[in-house]
Amino acid sequence: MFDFEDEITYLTIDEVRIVDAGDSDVIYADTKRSLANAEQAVRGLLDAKVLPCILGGDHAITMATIAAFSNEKPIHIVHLDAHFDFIDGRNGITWGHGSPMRRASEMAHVKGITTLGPHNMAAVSRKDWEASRAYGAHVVPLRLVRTQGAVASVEHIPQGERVYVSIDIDSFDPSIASGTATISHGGFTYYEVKDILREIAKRFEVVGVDLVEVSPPYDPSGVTALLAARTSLDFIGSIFHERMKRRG
Ligand SMILES: [Mn+2]
Repeated sequence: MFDFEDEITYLTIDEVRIVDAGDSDVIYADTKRSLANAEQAVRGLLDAKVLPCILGGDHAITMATIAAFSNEKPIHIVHLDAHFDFIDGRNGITWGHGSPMRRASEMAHVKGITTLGPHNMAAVSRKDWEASRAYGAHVVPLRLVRTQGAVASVEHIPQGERVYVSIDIDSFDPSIASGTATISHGGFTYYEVKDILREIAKRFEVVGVDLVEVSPPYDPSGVTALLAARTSLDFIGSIFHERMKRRG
């Protein structure tokens, strides 16, 4: 029988308040200061004992928002992306949007990385791929996620970890998320991601979330932004639904 529970977005929990903490200042032409501002903003949210959910920026922001956890207990990064984002540098730039997982891998408080969904990677260099293997990143390619399903895919994440989940909108198929700069055909469907995120919420303590790379100029119909909003709300709802269940 169809279980309607699976369709519910758990946003009716009275105890949960979603607060818009505003924008982090972007300093034009100074990426490093912009990232420092984002890091500072997330540190403030952690001090306030709330779950930071970061929307937007390109994927470079994740190296800053993960850095903000340096005074917390160690974390594991779960990364949904069409790409590895493990590039050491491009033209001397080591803080670009292709490098957040590489920079995260260098942080002492990051215990590991699981990347779900990479596919169609014409632009990955062998050197960066080998570095990702040498680091010990858990990689579950999209086609494996699709054949084994959400439950088995989430089993690649080491048990008992506190997880920070970073969602790149380019992990979705461009037919439903064309409003991003690095589209890659063959990506996730809405339900594949929804099921993965719900499984993560069930099995792990989620300590931080970001959803990045939506590009409004490439999204004239707004469908990509809507998908990002829907996905974020689904996930936040699942996280707090599971927290309430655990609390009893
Ligand atoms: Mn990315």
